[in-house]
Amino acid sequence: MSIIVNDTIAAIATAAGQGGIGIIRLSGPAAIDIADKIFKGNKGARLAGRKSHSFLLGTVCDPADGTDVDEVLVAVMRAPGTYTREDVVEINCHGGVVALQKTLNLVCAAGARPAAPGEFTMRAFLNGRLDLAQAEAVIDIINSQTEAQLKVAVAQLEGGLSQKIRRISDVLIAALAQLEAAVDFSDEDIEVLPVDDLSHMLREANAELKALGETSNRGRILREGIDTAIVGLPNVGKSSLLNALLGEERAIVTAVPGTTRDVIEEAISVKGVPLRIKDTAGIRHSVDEVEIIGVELSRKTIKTATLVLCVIDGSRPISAEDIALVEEIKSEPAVLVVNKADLPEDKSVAGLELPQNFKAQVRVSALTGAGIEELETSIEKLFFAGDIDMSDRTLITNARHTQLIERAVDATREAFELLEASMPEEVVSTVLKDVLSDLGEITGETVSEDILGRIFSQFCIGK
Ligand SMILES: Nc1nc2c(ncn2[C@@H]2O[C@H](COP(=O)(O)OP(=O)(O)OP(=O)(O)O)[C@@H](O)[C@H]2O)c(=O)[nH]1
Ligand SMILES: [Mg+2]
Repeated sequence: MSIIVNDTIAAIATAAGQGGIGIIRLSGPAAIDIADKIFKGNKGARLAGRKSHSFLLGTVCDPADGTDVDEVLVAVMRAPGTYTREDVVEINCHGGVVALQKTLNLVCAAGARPAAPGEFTMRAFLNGRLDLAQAEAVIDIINSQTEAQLKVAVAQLEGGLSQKIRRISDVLIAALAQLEAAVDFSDEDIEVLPVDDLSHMLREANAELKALGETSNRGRILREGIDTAIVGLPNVGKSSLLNALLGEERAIVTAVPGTTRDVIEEAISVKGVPLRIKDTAGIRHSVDEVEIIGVELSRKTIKTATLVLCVIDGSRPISAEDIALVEEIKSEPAVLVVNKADLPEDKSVAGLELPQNFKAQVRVSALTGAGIEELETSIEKLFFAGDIDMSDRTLITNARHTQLIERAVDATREAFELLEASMPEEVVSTVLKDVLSDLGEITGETVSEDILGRIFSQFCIGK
């Protein structure tokens, strides 16, 4: 890695807009000197010479004309015990946008350079405080919208993924060493592991990579939300259910069948499980042009959904259309939601036969909210039951990782196949070197500058 950083960067580290406080962060060798140029400490206190992790109260002051900009609390943190492993100064201003921007302008006039997106985290990576997978986890933490997403990102930040990758790489390096020895010393009489043992090592590594790759789908789900469709005949209470789950009146509810025409999509978190939930038009034969299009859209939504909540009106007799719809739903898992539980249940409901892909049945009243909690619990259970084991949080949440791991899975398979087919050691070791380089790209050991640039540009400025 040839990126050299020796200048001092600065950015507003807090979210834009009005807030209780706002923070200007500086990082680099001149951070403390630069901050001192615009800081007037109470009783003449200076930042220079302060111990690491000390706080000083004072004012930011424009050195050009001596005017005060804001009253601030400044934190001095010295290398290497900081986020970037460089000297860091954080100026805690009052939250106003104007004071923050003015302070940032002053530190830049005093010698700092405005930071690019993700540059603080990039420095943490370049200075060896975080590996690349951990740095990427920082992006995920910032972007987390649910508790489950946050848990996965935090686990990755703690280095769970990198550790696994390194363990696998160690095995591959050991195998590679054996192969290289066999090539280099082929004339001499040295002990090399038998082919069986080597191929066993490669097969194990391949299996572990595969297992890691298989978590990527779950990881993706966590980032993007489970595609969930609410479907049913007109007037059964689909829109009411969406509103009950959201806790707000998002979709129009009326007693007129055929109210919803378009697909309405919302992101919600059900007990930490992220859903992208879609309310659809009630499915029925219609002659109304708009409604026909709506019904077509509903059918498409059923087909593409990962989870289907099939709603029926429990107060009315089960109709042939209800039965046809239940059979049309092929996605797994599906949940039967028997709505209008506040009304007496029709006796035909108990007789409704459900196909295998229906994993749960819940009685709710979207009107009173009764049973909604049970519905949420059953969604949570479906998600976590064996499908997602949160105790092993090393989920590949990142498309870049997924791609590299998939490549490594294929290449390790190729390696043991070549070995078992008695191909020359050189051929196998070339394949293994490629695998190691792919895996190194996950942790950042072999990653190119160009890829780094792309990764860190996903960050917000100030992180
Ligand atoms: N008693 C009772 N009425 C409900 C319940 N849920 C919905 N309703 C009523 O049923 C009617 C239809 O509700 P919607 O939520 O619009 O039904 P929908 O399935 O979205 O209907 P379409 O959009 O026309 O397909 C409204 O009058 C609601 O007030 C419930 O749990 N109990
Ligand atoms: Mg509706």
